[in-house]
Amino acid sequence: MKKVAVLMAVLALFAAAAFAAPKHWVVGFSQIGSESEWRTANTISVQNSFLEDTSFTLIYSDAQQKPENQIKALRSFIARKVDCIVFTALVETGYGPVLEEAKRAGIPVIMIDRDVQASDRHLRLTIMGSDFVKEGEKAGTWLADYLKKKGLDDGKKQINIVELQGTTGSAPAIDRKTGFATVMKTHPNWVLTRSQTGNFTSSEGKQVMEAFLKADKNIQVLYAHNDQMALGAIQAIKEAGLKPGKDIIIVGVDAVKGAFEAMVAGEMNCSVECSPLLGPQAVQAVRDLRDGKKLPARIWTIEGIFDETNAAAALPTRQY
Ligand code: GZL
Repeated sequence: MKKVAVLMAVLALFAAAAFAAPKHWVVGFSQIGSESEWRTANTISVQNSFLEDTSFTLIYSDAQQKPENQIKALRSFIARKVDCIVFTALVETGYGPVLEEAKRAGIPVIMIDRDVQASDRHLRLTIMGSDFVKEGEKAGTWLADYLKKKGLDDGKKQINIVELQGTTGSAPAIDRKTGFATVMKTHPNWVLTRSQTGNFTSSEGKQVMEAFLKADKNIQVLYAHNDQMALGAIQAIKEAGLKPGKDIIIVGVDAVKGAFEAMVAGEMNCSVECSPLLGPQAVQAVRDLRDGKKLPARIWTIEGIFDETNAAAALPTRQY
């Protein structure tokens, strides 16, 4: 009889442990700013995902596009002894020392979206987000197919391409340039006549495109590292008396709502998807970490590509 009572008590303890509420964790989230529709959607996705799980408290910091603010935020999370840090790196370099401090403090760091430079990646647990090199390759491959389909590229006539780069030194700017350049190498008649940063914003994208057009109107293609800059450039192209999407073929990245509206209006030709909706993956990674699970070194997001053939159908269901 006694043995049964002991067994029942042990089983009850196990059952209680199995259903015990998870330990409450405080998570520091260092975001880079609010430079684009993409970034805003990314912030909302991460905040909502952690808000929906009451076993977390999220401390949010907006670096307003300044690396020094991000480093300050990470240091404040360390001082507050948070249980975990989630952050996206404005630029690839400069975070080694503060990541060392987090490691010494025993605080795990999970990266979302933009990674740090390769020599610092041993200081963070994982990175989740898009393959930016692949996004650049997808943009180039789409352009090659489109030019061929429209009979605009005989392989001989020079095709002048201008490029609006993202924030200098950021992973997406470096990698999207690399990916597109890989495809350019297979088209000797494609010439990159101008390339400059528009810092991922529509205002700077417009300003730089205005300068490009003042210097040379013989532009056949604009490749913009994000849709925000492409949308700014579309204004500049119109103000120069040209038809965006027709006189100048426009390829962007992100697939934000504004790009879909431009594609439906015939003013933009393609956008390579880069999903900002990383919240669910981020909160699950932190849960797994809290449960003692090993995280994969890389958590990829799966993305598509949109153009005039599928933009109208997709627009009503877009979440950002
Ligand atoms: C890419 C992300 C980039 C977006 C831009 O994952 O870091 O930053 O492409 C945003 O729109 O500014």
